[in-house]
Amino acid sequence: MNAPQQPSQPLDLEHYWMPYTNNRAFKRSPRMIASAEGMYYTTVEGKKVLDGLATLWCVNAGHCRPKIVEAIRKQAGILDFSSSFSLGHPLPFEVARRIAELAPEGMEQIFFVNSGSEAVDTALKIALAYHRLKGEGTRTRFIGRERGYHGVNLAGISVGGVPANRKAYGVMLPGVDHLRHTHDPARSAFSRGQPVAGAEFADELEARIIPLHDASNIAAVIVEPVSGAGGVLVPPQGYLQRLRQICDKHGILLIFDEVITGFGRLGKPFASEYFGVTPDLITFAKGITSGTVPMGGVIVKSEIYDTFMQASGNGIDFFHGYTYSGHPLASAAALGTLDTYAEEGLLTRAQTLAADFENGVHSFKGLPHVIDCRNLGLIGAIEFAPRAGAPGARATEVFGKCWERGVFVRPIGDNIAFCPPLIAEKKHLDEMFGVTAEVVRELK
Ligand code: PXG
Ligand code: PLP
Repeated sequence: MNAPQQPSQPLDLEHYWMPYTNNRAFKRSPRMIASAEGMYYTTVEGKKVLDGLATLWCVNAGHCRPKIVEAIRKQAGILDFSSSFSLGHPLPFEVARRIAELAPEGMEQIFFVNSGSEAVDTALKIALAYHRLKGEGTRTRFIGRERGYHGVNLAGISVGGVPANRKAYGVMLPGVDHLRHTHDPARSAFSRGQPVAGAEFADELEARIIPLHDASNIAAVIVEPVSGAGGVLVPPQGYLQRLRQICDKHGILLIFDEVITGFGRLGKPFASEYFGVTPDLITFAKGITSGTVPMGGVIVKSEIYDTFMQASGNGIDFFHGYTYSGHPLASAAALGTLDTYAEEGLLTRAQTLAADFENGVHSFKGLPHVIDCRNLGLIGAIEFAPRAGAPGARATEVFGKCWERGVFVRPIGDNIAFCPPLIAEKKHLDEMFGVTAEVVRELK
């Protein structure tokens, strides 16, 4: 690997407005990463830190993997950029074919974008345009879910249900309603895998939302199969199946946002396969390039794609696309990533590790202030009772101390989330859970 680039003079932190960051606190006391390899970062001070969250739920193949690095390097010198607006280059066609191979049966077409947020916007626009092409142009409403995270674009925060992401932005997209979230600690705390109780949370769609708005006005329901950034909420057994049945009965499209669950997180290529529920549209991002180059997309049921092809006359079939849709470097990174996943069996590897991971997550039961442990595949969280007058403080403290001791995990409200790269071995899980438990034992 190349040595990390060193700035020629002391770094000026003033000008970069960092995303989702307390900029003042960071700039007083920066946590700066210089390089990464496999399961570990190296900080600018030379400390190794275990990546317990696949960075932001995306580095599924681990850091700086040779095949991916080489694919990007090589492509940069062959074709740096060429657009996908009425021109083409071979790579995204090949990536799309490879994704279609992994996707649920009958979902054969892929629309490329550059992020999960763009994937969500794109999926919602496909849903609107599809209904219109079918002569059902009154179907314009979207149904999201409390605690859902669908990125940060205006459509995504509208269907999303993370209050802090919505509070500052007023009306957003009109015509949106939300299902309740599925978190039910009274009945389901410390469930191993999917909670047994709670499939009936899906019935709210048919009992309250459809009667209120009328199905003829509803375009789509969008949910994460397992919600991630909302605090890692595992769906109750039978819940997703019920949503699918109700959507089918009322002609409503079902969108699974698989930006985190896609590409092996649950031990199958997609969560749709894991749960045996096929949605109409799947959004993905993150794991498609293992985080190396921005890329996202929407996997589309062929019936929907065919509708656009047949109903749109002789012109452009979908007035939508980003300058960088199907970018050559992202496409090359995706092919290198998919090759790495295939060669190392990473898309099913979570199955092998799931039992150890589950035991690790649930080993926190009984430690100070821990009120819930949740897990599925290689994603999990522990939840603390909020400290009086300071919600979130315990998780923030755990995050800070774990970082000092060489483990990166993510605080989300009063939760700590775990989502290691899929190359993790038992020893890495032991290190991640061991250091975190040591810190939790000291919690006041
Ligand atoms: N959908 C889901 C389910 C996601 O998890 C997005 C859409 C948006 O993807 P982009 O690429 O636009 O970020 C995500 C992204 C967190 C955190 O706080 C989670 C995400 C992104 C950033 C922070 O844990 N998930
Ligand atoms: N704003 C302006 C002025 C543009 O010309 C474009 C694209 O051409 C965009 C925004 C959208 O950028 P992107 O296609 O990268 O999303």
